[in-house]
Amino acid sequence: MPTMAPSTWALCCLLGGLLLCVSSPSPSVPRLRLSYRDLLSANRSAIFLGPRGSLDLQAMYLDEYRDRLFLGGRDALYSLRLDQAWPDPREVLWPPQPRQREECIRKGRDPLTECANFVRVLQPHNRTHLLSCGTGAFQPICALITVGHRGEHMLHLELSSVENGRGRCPHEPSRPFASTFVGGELYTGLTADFLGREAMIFRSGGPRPTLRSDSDQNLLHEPQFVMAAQIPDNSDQDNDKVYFFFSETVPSPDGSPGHVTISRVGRVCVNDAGGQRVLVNKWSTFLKARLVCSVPGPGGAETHFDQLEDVFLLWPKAGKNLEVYALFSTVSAVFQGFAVCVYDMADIWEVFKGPFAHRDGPQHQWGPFGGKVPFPRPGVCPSKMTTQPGRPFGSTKDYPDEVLQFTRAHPLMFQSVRPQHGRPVLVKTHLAQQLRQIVVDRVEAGDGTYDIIFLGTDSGSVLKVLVLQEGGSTEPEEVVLEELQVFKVPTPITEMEISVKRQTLYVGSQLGVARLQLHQCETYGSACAECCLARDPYCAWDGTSCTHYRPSSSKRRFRRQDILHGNPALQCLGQSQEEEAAGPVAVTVYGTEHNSTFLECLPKSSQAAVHWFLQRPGDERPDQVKTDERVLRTEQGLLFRRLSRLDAGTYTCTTLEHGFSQTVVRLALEVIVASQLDSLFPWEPRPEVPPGRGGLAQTPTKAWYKDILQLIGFANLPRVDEYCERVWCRGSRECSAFLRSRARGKQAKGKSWAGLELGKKVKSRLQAEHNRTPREVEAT
Ligand SMILES: *[C@@H]1O[C@H](CO)[C@@H](O)[C@H](O)[C@H]1NC(C)=O
Ligand SMILES: *[C@@H]1O[C@H](CO)[C@@H](O)[C@H](O)[C@H]1NC(C)=O
Ligand SMILES: CC(=O)N[C@H]1CO[C@H](CO)[C@@H](O)[C@@H]1O
Repeated sequence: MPTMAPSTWALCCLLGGLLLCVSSPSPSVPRLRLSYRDLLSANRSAIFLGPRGSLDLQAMYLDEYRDRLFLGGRDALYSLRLDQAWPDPREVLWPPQPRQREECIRKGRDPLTECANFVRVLQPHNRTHLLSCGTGAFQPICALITVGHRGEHMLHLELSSVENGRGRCPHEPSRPFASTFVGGELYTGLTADFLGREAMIFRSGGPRPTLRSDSDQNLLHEPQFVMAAQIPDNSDQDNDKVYFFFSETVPSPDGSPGHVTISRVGRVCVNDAGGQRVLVNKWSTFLKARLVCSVPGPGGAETHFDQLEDVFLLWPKAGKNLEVYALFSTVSAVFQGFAVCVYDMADIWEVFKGPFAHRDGPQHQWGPFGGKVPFPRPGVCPSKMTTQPGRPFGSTKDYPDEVLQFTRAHPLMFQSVRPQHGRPVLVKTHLAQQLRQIVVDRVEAGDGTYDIIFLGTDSGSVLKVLVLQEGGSTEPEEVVLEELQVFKVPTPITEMEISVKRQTLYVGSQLGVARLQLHQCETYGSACAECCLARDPYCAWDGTSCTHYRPSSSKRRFRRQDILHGNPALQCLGQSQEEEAAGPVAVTVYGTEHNSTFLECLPKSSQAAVHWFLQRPGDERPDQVKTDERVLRTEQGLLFRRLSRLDAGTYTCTTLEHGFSQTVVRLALEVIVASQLDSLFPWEPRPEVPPGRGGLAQTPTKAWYKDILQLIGFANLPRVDEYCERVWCRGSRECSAFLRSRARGKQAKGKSWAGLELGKKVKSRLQAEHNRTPREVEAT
């Protein structure tokens, strides 16, 4: 534990609860912020922007079997290798026919942003080929791409396979769209016409006739598709279904004028073949239900998050049910907010087994359908359950007209799907950014299993959030572990894929794609307490450093980790190193009386409460620094707007996080009294010197000294270095030593180190140049 006067520590402890509540920043502030440069220089991330500096990325397919990442961009496809450090990118150009491009422009579309072939579908076709579709300058096209067997790295467009892609890819590059490839057929949720009005779920590509939504029925109301995936209901393959997640805009359900956005889960049977007389080549098993994500408020009022942004399926280890993580936004006029809700697949199935929604007419209220439901139950897939002796319903074509008519009239379930624990696991309001993408990793840590949520923002960053759910009734706690600025410029994240095998996230934006490591434990620091306070389930203290925690490792029981409480006092007892126990040594900094000065303190964690203590010469113990309009506390440190000679003393900047106090920096502030400063420079530049000729040139030492003084404590290391190099490095041995130690990273901890060195040098330099006695200078 750092040495602080026992009394001040007691004060912190005494005020503990209150202090933390009042002055510690909210845990929704990222504890650690890493810039684009930080990530690159630590090899935490790597970026692929393609040969032209931007991909116009529209599709991404992570192929763990082949160890490849396939990308679909504007007029091009890419393949990157994942099994080696160098991705060895391959590119295939796939522009639209010149004729199509011209027609697109003639029809009034934008030549740059619309009249190109934006590749939006990348699906595994078989062991050697991908199916790819693009917008084809508003005439969708599809083709097979030869990618080779596992171990081969090829990328080749089968020109002979290019065909019309209508229904398989939208016309526009930006319109919400979802697709999945199941059993040789492509399922898509899209608007399939030039004007973007004909919304449908479409199946194509196999030997069976194509199947689509019945457009007369108004099954889908301005849908915005987010995701499609095959999710088996049980071990009976005949029951397999493809689920679609989307938002719809529907007339207000309570009859009031206007429209509302609502999120949905919909599904169709894989073995749906349409009807025989009714619903010919149309879905005969389509059903949908509402996904609710809301925060219960006082008096039963609920805040709803209704716009679905993204969905992530967390596939379980054997024996458990799939969990659906969904990211929602709210489009309320009052505030903008985001929420993450988790749904049990079992709860979704329950809702589809429940009553159908029914109303007698458009002006009537929705209620549960109370009449007799025909057999086979509308929406079920033909299977052993429907094939009973004397009732041979082996295909949807055998279903009685009555069943198909009912499905057609009642596609909506009466009950809504509610999230686990009836509330979101994460709510974010008043964020500077918008949230666009979600990926979840279930991490096994020393004291349990935790879900880490990665959220892609619209500003090119990824938030890594730990959600703690202790007991069902209490509100979940969230800890934003890191904010990672993946892209250099703000750009919305549009794709995110996780490779648990590689412990890597692939993050796509319009610009390109980034490979981002899920964790880099050494970033948290080199002390047990820092590792523990990080509360990162991926990381643990192994006795010497903060490293990746592997549950299977043999050293397991020696690992120190406390995700739930982040309490280093318990975890790191006896783990502190000598250096830490003593706390940082005091570094001397200089300030000039009546001038402003700045004492820098940059704690690693932005969730720690910062406290400043001052011990004046002669004081028995340090006291909290009193701030007022003259002495300000800023995020980066303590700012003295006008330094007084009474400010001299030893300043300690400490952080308090989870009851654990740490000294970040200790600075001995010396105040150079104004009169002494003037007496040092009796040769003030004369006002009659013409400005053009430069008064400063005549008294270089004075100017230089003043400049340096201004820089000291101003946390401006690059400029201090610049000065040092310029003024000192003309054959000075001291300078070379300074530069060498700088190269070794000696000053990495605090910028005030340079201040100290310069302070010393300023003094001795003055001694040498002006032949002053050491006593006089020392007096300053
Ligand atoms: C950077 O990271 C990649 C992927 O994790 C790794 O293969 C490579 O060796 C690393 N390079 C350096 C210089 O550490
Ligand atoms: C994959 O499909 C393509 C096109 O139908 C075919 O030419 C190729 O032989 C298939 N590959 C395998 C391994 O089946
Ligand atoms: C070194 C420095 O910045 N000195 C300034 C201190 O404040 C006085 C009065 O405000 C200025 O005249 C000095 O230039």
